[in-house]
Amino acid sequence: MNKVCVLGLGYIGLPTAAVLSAHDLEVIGVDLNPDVVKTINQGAIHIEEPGLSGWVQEAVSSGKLRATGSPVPADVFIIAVPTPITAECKADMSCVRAAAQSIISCLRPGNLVVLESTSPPGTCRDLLAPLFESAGFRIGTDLFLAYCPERVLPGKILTELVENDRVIGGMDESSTKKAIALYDRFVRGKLIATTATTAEVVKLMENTYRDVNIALANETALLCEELGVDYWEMARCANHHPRVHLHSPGPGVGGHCIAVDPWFLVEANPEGTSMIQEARRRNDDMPRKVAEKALAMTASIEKPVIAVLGLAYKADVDDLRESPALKVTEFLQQARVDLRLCDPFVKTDRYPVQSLESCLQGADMILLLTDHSEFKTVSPVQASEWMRNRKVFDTRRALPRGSWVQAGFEFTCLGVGL
Ligand code: SAJ
Repeated sequence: MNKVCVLGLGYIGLPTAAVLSAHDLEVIGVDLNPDVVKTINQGAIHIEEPGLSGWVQEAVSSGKLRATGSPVPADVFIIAVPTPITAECKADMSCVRAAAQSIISCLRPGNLVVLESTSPPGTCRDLLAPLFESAGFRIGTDLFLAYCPERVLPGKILTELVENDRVIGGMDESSTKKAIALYDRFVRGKLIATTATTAEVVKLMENTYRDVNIALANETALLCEELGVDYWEMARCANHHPRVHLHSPGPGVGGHCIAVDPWFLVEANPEGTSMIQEARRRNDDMPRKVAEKALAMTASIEKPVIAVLGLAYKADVDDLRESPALKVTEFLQQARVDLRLCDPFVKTDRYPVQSLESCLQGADMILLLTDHSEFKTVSPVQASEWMRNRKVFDTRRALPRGSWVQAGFEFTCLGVGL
């Protein structure tokens, strides 16, 4: 096992390719986008991820990694292409299918194919295995096939690629063993063997577990507001129980994983997944609820100006995919509120972000939607000098209530019914 072909050079494929090449493997990265291929072959990167640029530069300059537009023969093929959802909330497997078809002419007896893309249960068994079998290969005899889901957290991808435990499910035992031998080259975490379909469900369940728990936190946070209780204080106490881990409420669930993956389970049995669907609906409804609260808080002000802090889907990243903060701003824009947007990570022209100071100048309310570290240290005294009215709505419990109240602010925190 010396040569690996990685299909898809995105958030997962590119870091994986770079890490593999640092572990004495020759890596060919394949991407359909010629700009991506060109950028990588220059030793540069096209995505934001801490530390990645150094790894790719080193891998390319040492000759261990090169990018190309179409696959070449190799010992191992790793498929890490996108699996988005369609408008009907079904998995769009066209990229996986196309990637698998594209390697057929490169496959040789003894090769290993690993799928890493998040996929509906049964993808290896019902989609990939038949495709390779119809090209004349026998899975487990002359071609080996396994599913190994990626589980890395954006922002920490390079560390988590190496440190996290990995679940590896082969179509048969020899496929599992071959795939374990590959990941053993660079993973320091445990390698957990199982079947391909189990591994597919594991991945979906990890994110569904979080989604359902966040929905529970959101529902309970709103209940706490009615009960005159602080959800965060309650959760702090409850989480001292050794088997309880209450999640954090917020303006909704964003990112390309947790808000999407539960639908892949729903697709497998729409009638048997009502709890998962209800959690999705609850989380999807949070931006509207937050916007309505913000409107109610500024209802007494004529032509209110709201300073929105944070557009990214979570703290300290620039990623806007499925961001609940964007949905909140859309609701507020529909209500014709004058909005000022601030996000130190967001650089796109699509959103006219401003500096914190110009965002707060003359504003009536701060609406904190993303808990970027930078926002936590904003001075309430300074803010009170810049703003026209002193109101704060913190949807992440990111700001210290005491100092804001002391500076004369009317302070509201999602989930706090005091
Ligand atoms: N969120 C809450 N409350 C919480 C936790 C998160 O409202 O208690 C929100 C966040 O603000 C964010 C969203 O949920 O909008 C998701 O953020 P996240 O940090 O929980 O997860 P992701 O989407 O960045 O990454 C997840 C991770 N999965 C798990 O933690 C189970 C990561 O390990 C996966 O690799 C990734 O999905 C993926 O690719 O599937």
